Amino acid sequence: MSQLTQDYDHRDALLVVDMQNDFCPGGALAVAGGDALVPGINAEMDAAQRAGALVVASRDWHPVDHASFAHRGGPWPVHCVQDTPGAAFHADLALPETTIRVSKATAFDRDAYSAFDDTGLGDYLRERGIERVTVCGLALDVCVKATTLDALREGFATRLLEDLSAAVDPDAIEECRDTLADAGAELCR
Ligand code: VGL
Ligand code: ZN
Repeated sequence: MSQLTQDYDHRDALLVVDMQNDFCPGGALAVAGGDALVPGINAEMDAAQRAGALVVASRDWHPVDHASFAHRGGPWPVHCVQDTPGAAFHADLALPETTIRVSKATAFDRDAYSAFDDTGLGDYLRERGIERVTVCGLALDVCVKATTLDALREGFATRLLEDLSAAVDPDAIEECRDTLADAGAELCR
C-alpha cells in the first residue's frame, strides 16, 4: 500500500505556510481550493509530529494600512490584518500544541513573502538541529514559493508538497514548479 504522508524524523521541520481565512474561499485574497488542503495538511502535521519532527506554521500578519495594500499602491487587496478574523488560521487546521508560530510581513512599510524574511526562523531551525524543511500551504506562487527558495538559500534540504499547496494564479503553477526544481527543491506528490 502506498503511504499518504512523507517520511519525517527529528532533523525535519514541516513548514505550513499561511493557512489563514483570508487565503481560503470567502476570504479577502481567496485561493481556489485553499480550504480543501486542510485535511491533508492535518494528516501531514500529525505524521511529522509523531515522527519527532518540528511543526512550524507561518501567518501573514499585516498592520492596518500595510504597504502591500492597493490603497497604498501595493498589489493586493486588504488581507490578513493583525487580530482580524481574516488573519486567523483556518478553524479546522489542527496545529499540534508544540507548533512554532511565525508571524511575517509585520513591518508597516515593506512586504515580505518568505517565512524566513526577518523572522529569525533560519537560525532557530539550525539551533534545533533541523537539516531538512518540507513546505506546504498558501499560496504556491507567492509565499510558498518565496519560503521554499529561502529554505534552499539558508542551506536546508527542501521538499515541496505539491498536492498540499494551491496557487493564486493557476497559470503560474508550471513556472513555479520549474523554478523550485531548478533551485534544488524536491517536488513531492
Ligand atoms: C500571500 C499575497 C499577499 C501569501 C501573502 O501568503 O501567499 N500572498 N500576501
Ligand atoms: Zn500579505
